[in-house]
Amino acid sequence: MSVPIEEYCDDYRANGFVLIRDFVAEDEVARLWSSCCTAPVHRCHVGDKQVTWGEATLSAGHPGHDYFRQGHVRDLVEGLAPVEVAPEIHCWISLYQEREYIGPHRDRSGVLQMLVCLQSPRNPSSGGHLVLADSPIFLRSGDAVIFAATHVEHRTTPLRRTATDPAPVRAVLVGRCYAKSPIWSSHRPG
Ligand SMILES: O=C(O)CCC(=O)C(=O)O
Ligand SMILES: [Fe+2]
Repeated sequence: MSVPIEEYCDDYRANGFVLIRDFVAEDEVARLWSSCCTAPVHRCHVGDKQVTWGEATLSAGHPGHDYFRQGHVRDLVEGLAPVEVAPEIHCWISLYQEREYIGPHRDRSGVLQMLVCLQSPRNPSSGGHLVLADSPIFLRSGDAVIFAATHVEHRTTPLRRTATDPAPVRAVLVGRCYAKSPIWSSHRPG
């Protein structure tokens, strides 16, 4: 699969993010989700404990992690990154159930972050929007976003149960890239 990187570069420079609908084919999403949904998830709680979501780190060798090592994915990330990126990535899945969300934040490290939606509520009325720089984006499975997560403030909206979607679930696969630098070997993801 070839990726028209030039088409995304202007967007990325102007807004700090790129949204690519249907970046990942349905069968690949299914393969990734079946490997990620069994990862041991820990629940994160912030502040008053109302803000919760689940996270699981995926190490090298896990299909979710190795997704980001594929040539066309690397080409895209390397094409958009403002600096040369290290081969190592930090990878995790974020999982949200009813009422769960992540509050406004900027990530602490990394040059850019790629996010692939693996599961989404049936429709936007169930919440689960990714709000990037005040733009709410409803991702469906297969959609990808690449953004400067340390610069662009982002959050998600809480998942809501609806009559047509009584148990909404949202799952995103995240790969974080770092700048290539001589101190890489002593750097730890934050
Ligand atoms: O769930 C999302 O779309 C965003 C996740 C996120 O911002 C994070 O894990 O740092
Ligand atoms: Fe984040």
